[in-house]
Amino acid sequence: MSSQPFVQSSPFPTTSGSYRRKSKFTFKHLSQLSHYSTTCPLRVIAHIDLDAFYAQCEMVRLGVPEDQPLAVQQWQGLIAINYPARKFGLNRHITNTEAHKLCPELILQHVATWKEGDEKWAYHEDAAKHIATHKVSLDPYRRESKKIFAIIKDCLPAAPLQRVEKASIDEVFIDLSAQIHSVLLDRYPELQGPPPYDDPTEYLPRPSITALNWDTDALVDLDASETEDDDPDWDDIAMLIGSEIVRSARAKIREELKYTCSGGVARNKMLAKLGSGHKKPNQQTVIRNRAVQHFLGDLKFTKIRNLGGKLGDEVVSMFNTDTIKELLEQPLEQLKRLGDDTGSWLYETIRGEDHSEVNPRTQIKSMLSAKSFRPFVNTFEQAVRWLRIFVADIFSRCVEEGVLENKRRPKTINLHHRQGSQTRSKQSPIPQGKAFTEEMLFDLAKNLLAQVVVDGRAWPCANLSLSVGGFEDGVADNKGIGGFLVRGEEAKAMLTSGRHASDAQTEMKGLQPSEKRRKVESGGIQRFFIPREGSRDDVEQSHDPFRREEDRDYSELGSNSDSPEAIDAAHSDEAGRLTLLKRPSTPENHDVEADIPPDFLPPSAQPQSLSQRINHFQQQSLDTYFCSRCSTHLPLTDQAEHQDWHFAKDLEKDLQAQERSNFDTPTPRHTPGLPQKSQSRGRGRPVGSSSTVKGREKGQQQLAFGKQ
Ligand code: DCP
Ligand code: CA
Repeated sequence: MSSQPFVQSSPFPTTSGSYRRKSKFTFKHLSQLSHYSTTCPLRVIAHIDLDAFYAQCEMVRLGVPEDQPLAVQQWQGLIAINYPARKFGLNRHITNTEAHKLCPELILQHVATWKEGDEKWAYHEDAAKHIATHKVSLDPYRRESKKIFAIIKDCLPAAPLQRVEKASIDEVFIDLSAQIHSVLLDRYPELQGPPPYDDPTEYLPRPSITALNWDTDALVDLDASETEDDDPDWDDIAMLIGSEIVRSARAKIREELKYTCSGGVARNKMLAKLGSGHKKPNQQTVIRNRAVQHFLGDLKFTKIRNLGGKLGDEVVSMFNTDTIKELLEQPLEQLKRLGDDTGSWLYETIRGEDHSEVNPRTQIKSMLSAKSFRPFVNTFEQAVRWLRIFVADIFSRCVEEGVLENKRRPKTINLHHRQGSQTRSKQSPIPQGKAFTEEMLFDLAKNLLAQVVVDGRAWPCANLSLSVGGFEDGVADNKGIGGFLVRGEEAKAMLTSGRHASDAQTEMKGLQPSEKRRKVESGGIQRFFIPREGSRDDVEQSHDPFRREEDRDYSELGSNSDSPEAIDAAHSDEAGRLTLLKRPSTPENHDVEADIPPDFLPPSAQPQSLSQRINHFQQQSLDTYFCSRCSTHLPLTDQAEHQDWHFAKDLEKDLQAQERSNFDTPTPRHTPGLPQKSQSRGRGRPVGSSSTVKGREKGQQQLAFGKQ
């Protein structure tokens, strides 16, 4: 690698009348630069990535000297390791005990946690021992991340010359094109035009400058066909300006917050990211256009974003190589064996082409709080205690987003529940017409959990996660009926909950599901009548590709995984690396018929009707208990779960009553010509039934929550 600036005087005379070489670039290219065109050959993208981010946060917070080895611990594992500690061979795959052996002077700092029952996260000394009762909090890192992001934005000119994408908790992409365009015109008046003959396809004059000062940048060596003796063209100068901007942003972060970070400057996001990771810590790498092939040739393609996970593995096994150099020999048709789109994408990518945009979306779309349980959670009450923590966590993040001032507000709440290999998802709208409070969120969350419990087979629960989504700006404080009318996504969510609610309601009347439901579902209440010894073990032992990661609670902390799931989830969350959880199944999927596969039933029970099964069970099972609330004999092993079920039903009823009274508060709008009764908000009726839709605007649906 060369890090020397190239200095040379131009061999071409510049005095008037003499021949002067032209640039490769045209006036049109220059103008494209000002519009952030993704195909502009002068484009400059930067990537900034904090070094050992969580570890640095802890070092600064604790005032630890910079050469002191430190790692951030989560339960028994390490999730961030500072550079002094990396010298001892520490990495994310070793345990805290192994880490201490390798580096006795290591400081191990556990991440902050929410302790069961607490209303605020804290740094607890013995947190690592309390995986069962504590939940990780990323708040400290999220806060630092916000400060860093604000500094970066501050260093840049205002929009439209600024385009920054927060790619994760500790990295940003910056499209520097428009800013560089304005600097170029400023510094080099010869570029101001107009083009000769007013023809934008005319070539720009060659830069008069022949020496570029790359300061402390790491420069990637040039391609074989290029030499440092070639005069710089405008793309080199654009890169140089880009690297100056990145250097000053990094210096500001260092000065104001003491954090070091690494930078990459190149013509697109993919290369910029590879650049920032090229020399760490506290350095920046420039990959000039003339150096791209050389740079990529030496690389393993598994280092490229999106090729680190399953896709990368597939490519390796299909083509028997992990190097870009060898993959470059494969024609497009061969790569298309991976699928047309993937093949074309890979073909471009390994040639250093990437036309993806820097997406300045900075607003949070959803928030998730999750926990994997070891040991499993076995009762409703225990699960509710976790919901309390999730709600406190999410609510405090919502407050930072300005919910209290009604700046932004989520529209839906989701609960994902995992039992064995089965993930269930319940969703409900967040009523928009009333104040957004922690209690309200908690009630909604409990209600969703109650729905899971009513479905049956809720325990032992291996993972719970709560999320809010559909954030919208400036929701009006609408206390009238309009506040209870919803659209789009929310209506969909509501319909799902509504469907579920009507099922639940049928069940509640006779404390038995309808005959039809019994036939199609094996996960309903009837399972209380079926001995199912062995089934739990079978389910727990079933293949679960997500288990390993969740063991380390990455559901809370995120991961480097490039799996499509991780990327997809990342897009929906501020931290960008939030989850390795399976993406929630669609709400429509929540009634999983295979809850108890038929072979789990005793052979004699399989062809029987429900009443035969009950009889069978009552004869066979000695360990039964009698539930006085529904006058039924049940297996003793199901007692706790059955009681939970009643508890959930009671809670559902309470919440229903509570919501009804809330719904009665606003004055219903009377539409002339309709009897007052049919304009009630349809309490107890299936959502979307014709009588409830009447009198409402097209596209709006009645809020289901009050009817659950
Ligand atoms: N993180 C995590 N679990 C992972 C990967 C990362 O909890 N599997 C967290 C801790 C990291 C932070 O995300 O500090 C940023 O992740 P990076 O991959 O950027 O790693 P670092 O910033 O720690 O190190 P580097 O200097 O290599 O960027
Ligand atoms: Ca980092």
